[in-house]
Amino acid sequence: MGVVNVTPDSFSDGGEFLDPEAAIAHGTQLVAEGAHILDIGGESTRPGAQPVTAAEELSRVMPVIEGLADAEISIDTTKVEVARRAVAAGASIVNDVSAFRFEPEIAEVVAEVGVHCCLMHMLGEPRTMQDDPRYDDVVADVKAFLEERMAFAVAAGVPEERIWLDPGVGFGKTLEHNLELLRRLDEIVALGRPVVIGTSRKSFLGKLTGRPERERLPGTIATNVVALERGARIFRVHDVAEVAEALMVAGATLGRT
Ligand code: HH2
Repeated sequence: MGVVNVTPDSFSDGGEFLDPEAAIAHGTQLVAEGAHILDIGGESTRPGAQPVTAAEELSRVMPVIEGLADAEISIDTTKVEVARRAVAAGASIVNDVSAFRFEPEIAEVVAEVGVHCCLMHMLGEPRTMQDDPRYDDVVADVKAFLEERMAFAVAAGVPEERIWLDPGVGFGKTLEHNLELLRRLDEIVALGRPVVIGTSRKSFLGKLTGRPERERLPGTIATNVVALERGARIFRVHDVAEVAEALMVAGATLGRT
């Protein structure tokens, strides 16, 4: 899954693809590099990011979705209006980092239109999630959250077969929380749904290596390879060519095709 951020303020590529032409060219390039899915987002979720209105988010993402209509599109949004318009324009996955908590009606849109969804764990909301996050047992807590959110989605009419799960690396987690989630990712995989993992360029990699966002590719690759070994199925990354190659080699080594 290649990341296309149509935002001025995303943490690692803010402003680079705000122009629709640049975003479309970038998405096309990521597909050529081996992305099976493009995750298009119009609102940054980094800690402290400014919220945007649905109208602003729509004006950012819609031309890009339309311009990349030949690709498999995931819309990265927490807003029902954005999800509705994006799936009407051809998006086949709704990636909601709030797991249907912020605007629960998104579940009905996903159910009605028959698309897939990704439900991600986040502690609270982006503005405050990094303020001293605490868990009893991070993996057990994230797992219980995802089970509850999956039950909510199913009750709203989303078939379980259309649900993907994501432990939400970096969303209300310390370095140790992130590492433990990756180390014990098999426990999330045991929920029986495809697991999405998003470590790409994130700050916990900077904490470990001292590197700025643009120099976190080695850490991104290392964590995605570990996640593959632990059973993750979808890898959300900015640097598709390099990660796809690393995963191909890791998969061959593990005897997976
Ligand atoms: N991470 C980000 C955004 N969306 N969705 C899923 N399912 N999993 C993730 O780990 C995830 C996500 C944050 O990364 P990015 O889009 O690069 O930054 P920003 O939120 O600042 O736009």
